[in-house]
Amino acid sequence: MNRPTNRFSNREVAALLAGVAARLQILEANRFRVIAFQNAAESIRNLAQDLYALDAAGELTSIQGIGKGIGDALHRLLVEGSAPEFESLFAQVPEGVVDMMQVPDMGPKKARRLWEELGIDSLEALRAAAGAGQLRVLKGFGAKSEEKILGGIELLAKRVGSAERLASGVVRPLAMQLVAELLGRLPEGAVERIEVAGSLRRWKETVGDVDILCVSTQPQRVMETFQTLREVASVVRAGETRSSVVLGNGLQVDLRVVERQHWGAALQYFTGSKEHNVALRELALKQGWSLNEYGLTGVGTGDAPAGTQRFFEEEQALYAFLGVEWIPPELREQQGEGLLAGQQRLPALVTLADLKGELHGHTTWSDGTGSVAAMADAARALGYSYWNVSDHSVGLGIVQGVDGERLRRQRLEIDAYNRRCVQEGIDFRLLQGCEVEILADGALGLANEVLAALDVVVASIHSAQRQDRATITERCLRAIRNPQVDILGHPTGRLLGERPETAIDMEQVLQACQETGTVVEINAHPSRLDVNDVYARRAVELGCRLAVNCDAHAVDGMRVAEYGIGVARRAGLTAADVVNTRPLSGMLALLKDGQLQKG
Ligand code: DGT
Ligand code: CA
Ligand code: CA
Ligand code: ZN
Repeated sequence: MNRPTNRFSNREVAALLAGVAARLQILEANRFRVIAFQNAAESIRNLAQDLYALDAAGELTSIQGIGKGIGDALHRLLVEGSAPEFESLFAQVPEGVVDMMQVPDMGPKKARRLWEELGIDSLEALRAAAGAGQLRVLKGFGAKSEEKILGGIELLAKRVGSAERLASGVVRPLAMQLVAELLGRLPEGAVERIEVAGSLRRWKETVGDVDILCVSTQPQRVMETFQTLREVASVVRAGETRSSVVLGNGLQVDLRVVERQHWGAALQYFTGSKEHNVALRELALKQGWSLNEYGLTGVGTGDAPAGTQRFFEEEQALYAFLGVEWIPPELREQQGEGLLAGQQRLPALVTLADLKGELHGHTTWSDGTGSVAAMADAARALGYSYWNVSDHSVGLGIVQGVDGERLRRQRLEIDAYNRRCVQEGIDFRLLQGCEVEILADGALGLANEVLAALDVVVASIHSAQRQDRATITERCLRAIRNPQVDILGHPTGRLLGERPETAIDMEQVLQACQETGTVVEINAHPSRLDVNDVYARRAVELGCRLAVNCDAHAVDGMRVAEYGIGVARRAGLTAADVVNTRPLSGMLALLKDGQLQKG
């Protein structure tokens, strides 16, 4: 791999560790060693702090996933520019063989065989050999696998070509932390207002860079403090009222200090989107005003004489001056133009506070880390009045799942918890459900009699996700039409930045959900956000109901509900569109209504 002679960025170190893991895999090293390097790579990729600073403080092992062994090698790498234990691995296995592992369906074993037995050591050589029908001489390879490999190489090229944006689930906590740190290091009152604008304020699922805005009477001091925050790896721009820095994980953060009188226009401008800003500027121009990030200036065509200025301390006041309703940031994308033109009514968007409970989450009965009682306590702490225990059904490989017998035993535990609530006069109900697997042919992982005994059934796909469009769509439709299924879990199966949607035809799926009263999930986990805002909007247009669920696998897993609400708001959803904004009885009545439609 290419290494700069001076300093490694966190990303370069992460790539190097991932390269070590891949080579260990190809050389069939101990599985746990491979996993250790994979984990170390992942945590350094997401690390905001500067590695060199941590190393200087002797704190490399404070990074999650970095133990003494990897920490020592890393230290040598940072100090000497190379580490012998990594060097020898890199010398043994060529980069091109590691690249070959990235081809879908390939894996370390096949890559090793192609390399050892046919001498293929790059993607280019692999493409040529597959195209010339030369792979089929190997046992287990045929014309079909050659075709698959060629398709896989094409897919890979597309993926590598797409520009890198980080998931908001990674960026948002980081941005909040920077703001808190900045405020903590400045004297009380130095910052009057501060807000994160840009795509984060619009709750976009991925983020290019972070835009922070503040009002302060000491801009110089704010700038200096910002540039020296712990997470800052380099300062790209250091102006009097504007700085841009790059964090250890490669994320750029802009900070601007504005005057209080300009706050409204500045917040509006830097919240975007660009399209929304263009539309708002056109609206202003029609009224004789030119709009920029400071405010309005008369152009002399309307009532206002040329050069007249109007400033706004609040964003609301700017919109009001232009005669339109204030538009929530989540709706400031293209569709906002219709809102600005007054053609559409502004919906009363659903809020986090509207959620009364959740219908999808896991416990130690499958792959969760919290007990039934611990998860219920966490749900109650959020003010929820119900939570659906929905562990995976059996048959999902390494995940321990539930079957009829285990569900009967789990029910005793759930009943006991509910009895305690009744005795103590607590308004909370644990429901018993499950996340049943939609098998490859659309049958469910548990028998209908078993499902019938449950309160709320979520059905999802975690296996055979590479089926073609017709197969996977038909498979899903069969599950949706099963009267036992109440909710379709994470319908497209995508993992942000990792795995695209399955080939599923969402239009057909959403229509079937509408016809059968099956609830469409907005899975709030920031790496899923599935369905996304576009499908959620379409679902409501078609008359579907949705549920916002965290799919929590730990007691702190319910904290991500706000991301699901972000998706819902971007889709224009009101509380009425989301089933788990209703109290228990109303929510259950809606689900049963669905069952009647299917029956
Ligand atoms: P990102 O960073 O790619 O996730 O998306 P944004 O929306 O945060 O975009 P960014 O950071 O380039 O700019 C922040 C906001 O500033 C953007 O949403 C609207 C405003 N803005 C930036 N450049 C322009 C421009 O050329 N024209 C207009 N009208 N607005 C702009
Ligand atoms: Ca931005
Ligand atoms: Ca920006
Ligand atoms: Zn789940």
